[in-house]
Amino acid sequence: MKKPILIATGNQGKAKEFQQMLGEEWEVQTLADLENPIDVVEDGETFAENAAKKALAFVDQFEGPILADDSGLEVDSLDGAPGIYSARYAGEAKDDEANNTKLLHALEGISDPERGAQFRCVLALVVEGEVKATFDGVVRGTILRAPRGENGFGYDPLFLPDGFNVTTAEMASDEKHQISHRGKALRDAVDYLQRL
Ligand code: ITT
Repeated sequence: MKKPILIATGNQGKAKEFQQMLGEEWEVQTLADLENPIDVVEDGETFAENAAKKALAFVDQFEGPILADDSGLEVDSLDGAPGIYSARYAGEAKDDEANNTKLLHALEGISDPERGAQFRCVLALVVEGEVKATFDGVVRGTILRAPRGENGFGYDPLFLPDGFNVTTAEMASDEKHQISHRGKALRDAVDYLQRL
């Protein structure tokens, strides 16, 4: 029997990645499968606070375990921005292309060695109405000067992970999951869930 799990996200890019990574053993639902999912206001000061808030918002609508992902890009030379504001960096429209354009402008004049950044993902796991644990994953890389690749979502076309000469938007999805912030956090969350 497949195990039900709710991934409390409305982001189609994330939803697809969770579906690919969780595989056959799980019956993955996302907010698109709920009737009238509420729009959670992400007003926490940290990824962990926002992730917990998003997971707890749906306890009345789903019986099984709930995972919520709060994630973003932390750029060294921008003191960690856009960070928790990554989705809305260029405004409330959550437009990936506009976000990437704004990031390139913000890094104009920044030399290659100073273009370090990391993706961070924090997952909050809610079981029986309570946050049982949070899981953190980070992948380091560099911000390019022009987008490359069609895969993934968000800032992937600008992100060259350390040790690779392809962006996370040029990688096959499996390759991205092996090294990604989300892949790392999710493998720990699944280990934890299997031991509950
Ligand atoms: P939900 O809250 O519904 O999950 P959201 O898009 O609002 O969706 P976040 O507040 O966590 O989610 O923002 C995450 C943003 O960080 C996302 O929109 C991208 O801009 C960026 N991001 C996170 N993970 C990424 C990845 O794997 N590749 C590229 N960009 C990523």
